[in-house]
Amino acid sequence: MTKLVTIDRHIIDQERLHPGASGRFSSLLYDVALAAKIISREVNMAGLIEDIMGKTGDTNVQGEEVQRLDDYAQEVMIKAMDHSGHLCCMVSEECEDIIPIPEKFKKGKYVLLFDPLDGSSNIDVNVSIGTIFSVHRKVSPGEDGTLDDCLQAGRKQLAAGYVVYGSSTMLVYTTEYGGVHGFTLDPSIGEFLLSHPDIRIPDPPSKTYSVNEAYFSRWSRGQQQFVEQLRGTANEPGLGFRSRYIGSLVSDFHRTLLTGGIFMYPRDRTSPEGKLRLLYEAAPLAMICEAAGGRASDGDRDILDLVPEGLHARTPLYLGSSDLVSMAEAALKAG
Ligand code: P6P
Repeated sequence: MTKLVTIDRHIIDQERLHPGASGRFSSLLYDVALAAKIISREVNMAGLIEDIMGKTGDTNVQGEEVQRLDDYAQEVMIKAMDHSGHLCCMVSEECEDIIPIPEKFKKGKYVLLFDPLDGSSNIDVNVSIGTIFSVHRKVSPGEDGTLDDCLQAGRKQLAAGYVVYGSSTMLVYTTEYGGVHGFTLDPSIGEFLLSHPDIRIPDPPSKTYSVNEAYFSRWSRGQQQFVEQLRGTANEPGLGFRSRYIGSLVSDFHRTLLTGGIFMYPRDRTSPEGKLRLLYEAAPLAMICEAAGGRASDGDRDILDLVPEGLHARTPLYLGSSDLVSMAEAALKAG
């Protein structure tokens, strides 16, 4: 048996490696891990608890039907984080505006942005779903979080991570000090144990591309040509890539991170900015992808250089092995 390292121990060890790290930031990550354990418990029971399954009948700011587990995950994240004393505000996919820290709690110098349960349309069919989070440092004066504290480029992130609730629950995170580390939840002891230290995107990558080809006819010519180059056409053999698309961002990205390849959610005729959100989906996954040796682009620019215009701004997204992301950018330019 290799040594057993819990996420708490790992965070402390990482903090010791970097004298500049502050304990406040580390305990913020503990709290996220706690929230992930609680959400994991409910997600893994979803099939058994009648009142959790199905929809609330509401729609969120994105106009998407809200699933009960969405509500639950949102509430757990807020309840686990709002009294930590480390945050000046929060941003969630489920809330139109900034989530302030209640007056009764001490405020801190970090901002937590998150998608509490991404891919929730897959809940009722037992497909893996995930939580995505991003941490920024407060930049505006005063105690309360402001839009300026939230609308920062991904390059400024202090930390980013995701939890995938799949055949096992895994938490993957990176910090400004670099390194991507994966922890698998052992539900029998309620601990995230280090299972994937120092994740690097494999090079050469697996020949896998991930995109929803149902939208092929709406794509630009360059996007169509890139996918045809990867998988071939009736007349051309192409590069012999295979397609894998789960339709759950965290799962599609997690596979890409561990095996290599490329995940794409392109812009198209009906969604000129794509579907995925910059602040709490694209930017955190881009930070992880780059820290693991990959690239993340909107098809033209690095995701981490984009400055969001609004809390729920969307972006086209290309994530994965550097060479493949660069090939996609070249195909889009030539298209
Ligand atoms: P489409 C899930 O609803 C989600 O937000 C992401 O998790 C996923 O990558 C994407 O939408 C799937 O969208 O248009 O392919 O169904």
